[in-house]
Order: sequence, then structure tokens, then C-alpha cells
Amino acid sequence: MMQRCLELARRALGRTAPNPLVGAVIVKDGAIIGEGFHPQAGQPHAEVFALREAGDRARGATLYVNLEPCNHHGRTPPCSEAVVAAGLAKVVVGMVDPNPKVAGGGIARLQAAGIEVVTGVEAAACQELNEAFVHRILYHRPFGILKYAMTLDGKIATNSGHSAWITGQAARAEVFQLRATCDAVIVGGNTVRLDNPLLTSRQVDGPHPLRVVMSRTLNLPEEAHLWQTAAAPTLVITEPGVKPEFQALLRHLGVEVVELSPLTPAQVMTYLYDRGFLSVLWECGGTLAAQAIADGAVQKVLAFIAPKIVGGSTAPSPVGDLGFLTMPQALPLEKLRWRPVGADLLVEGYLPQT
Ligand code: AOF
Ligand code: ZN
Repeated sequence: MMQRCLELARRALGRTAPNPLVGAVIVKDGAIIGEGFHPQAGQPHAEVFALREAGDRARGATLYVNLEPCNHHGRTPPCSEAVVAAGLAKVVVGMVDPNPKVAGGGIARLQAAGIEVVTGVEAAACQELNEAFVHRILYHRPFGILKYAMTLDGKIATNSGHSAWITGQAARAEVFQLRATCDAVIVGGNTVRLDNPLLTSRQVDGPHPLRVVMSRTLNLPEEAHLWQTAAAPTLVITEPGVKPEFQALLRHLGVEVVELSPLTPAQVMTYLYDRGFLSVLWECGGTLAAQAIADGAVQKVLAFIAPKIVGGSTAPSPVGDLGFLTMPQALPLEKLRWRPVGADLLVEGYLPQT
């Protein structure tokens, strides 16, 4: 049943920010009598949809939900009260809500009403599904994912900067899927100049992320796929007073322009946190990737590795200078996973949280 909750919750992937992904199932006499998920911030919570479907039959039933029911008046009234009012006998919870407004209060409220509560069911899967929400609540920053594609000899382009394509169709399709689950995707000016990327989640059923360009100089082409904002929204972040005429041109094309000082990955993440973002995908080149890592803006790394060798003594690699001189300084990836994606290999892991 908890797996079913996670499955329902996933239907809203990429659409709930700043809220978590939540699914709920109500069971009576071994049969599902109500289901729901939280579709979007401002909309009712998962439990409310499940309770509506179950109606009067909810009395004496068991509710499964991957996140502790809330106990606060936010954009919506507390789910704990709705669960009590519906007369449920038992609630099975995946994980405690780290939101300080909830943080065990929902569970306590249910128990005070005489409802049996079981917590920590499928806890690891529940934590992983909401890792971005948890990170946002604990660190006041969105969850950062660095994704790159490289050759087996560690290059993300040739000596001349050409990079289309390193990985095959299956890996690229997986990246579209990944973008649909993230609220923003960030590149630097160099990627716009060299790759002219689209950064959309085309070919998949899901929302496009906000496409973000960090550029200190605004030394960017007047024509780029990213300036076509009918496809998906674009935000350019630069420093105060840089090239006002170019800023005006971008705004005229429907591109949002924001000035931040100083223009660092840390500042950008704080800004995106304030905008309510849960997860941010770094699809940038090595220089910006290194700055993002150094700034603590990357929590998870997804490396697609293509079984090919391109060589090139000046060909770029995925992460630029981190200032490390000896191998023991290398950042160890934790909770490592790897699997084939078409002819390529995907290696995933987490950076140690500093
Ligand atoms: C639940 N079920 O489906 C969700 C919960 O602004 P509000 O009213 O939508 O409240 C958002 C907070 O409620 C969010 O930060 C998280 O703590 C919790 N989300 N809780 O019981 C749900 N989405
Ligand atoms: Zn709620």
C-alpha cells in the first residue's frame, strides 16, 4: 500500500514545489476505498482526495500516506483534523514531515484522538522520493543535481568544443524525463554560446523546467533557442548594470532578467529557494559545475558515461578546478548506484553534505 502511495505521489513530479510529493490510500476489509495525491501547491493535500473518494466508508478504515499528515493551517486546513473527523481507526505513515510546522505534530494529534499510528513504513523509499523537499526544509536551499555526459576518457566535448552527441538516444530520453521532474535547469553563458541548447523536457509527458542562464558578462548571442520563450520560460541571471540594452532585448523576447550580486551558485540557489523551488538541475560545463560544487549547490551527481574515447589534450572535462592538490581531497560519492541506459552507463551518487 505504501508503494501505491509513492506511485500516486509521483504523478505530480515536477509540479508540487514548494510542497512535497504525497500519495494516500484508504483501505477497508482489504480493499482500496479511496486514493489521492497532492497535485500542486495550493490544491488540497493527498489525504483530502482519498477521504473524499472514500466518503462515509472511511469510518474504521486504515489510511496509508507516505508523509505524516499535516497539523497546521497553511494554504489548506490540517489533514490531521480531517482524518480524525472521518473516524479512521489506523494511519500508516512513511516518514515524519520535517517541516517545523508539522514535525511530529500531525502524528501526535492523531494519537491523541485514539487513532493507532504506525510510522517508518518503506521509510527509505519515502525519504528518497521527497529528498528535494527535505533538503529545502533543512537547508533553505533547493536540492541540486549535477548531470553530465562524458566519454569513457572523461571528456564532455572535443578539443574544438563539439559535443553532439556523447551519449545515445536512450540516455538523452532519460535526461528529458529528469528535466520534467526538476523545477529549474541551469547553464552558464559558455553552454549557450557553444551548444545552443533547448533544455526542455520534450518527448515526455511532464512540465518544462525554468531554463536558467547564469552570465556575468551577458556576452550571449542575440539569437538562441533559449530566447524562444513560447517553448518554455527562460530566466537570465546577471550582475547589476550589465549591458542594459541586451537586457532590454531579452525582456522584449519574453525572457526574464534578474540581477544578483555577487553572481555565485550559492546566491542563485538562495534566490531560487525564495521562489519556492524544490530541485535544480545543473547542466552546465566544468567551470560552473566546479563553482556549484564548491558552493554546496550540488547534492547529487548523475554521470552518463559513453563507451567511446575522443581524446584531446584541451578537451573539457565535467568538473573544473576545485583547488585540490592531493587525491585524499577528492569528494567521495555516497549511496552509489549504476545501471546501463541503452549503450551507455549511468552512475549516480550523493556528495557528502557539508
Ligand atoms: C500532507 N499532505 O499532501 C501535503 C502535505 O501550504 P499547504 O497548506 O499546502 O501546506 C504545505 C505543507 O504541508 C508542506 O510544507 C508540508 O509540510 C505539508 N504537505 N502534507 O499532510 C499532503 N502536500
Ligand atoms: Zn495536509
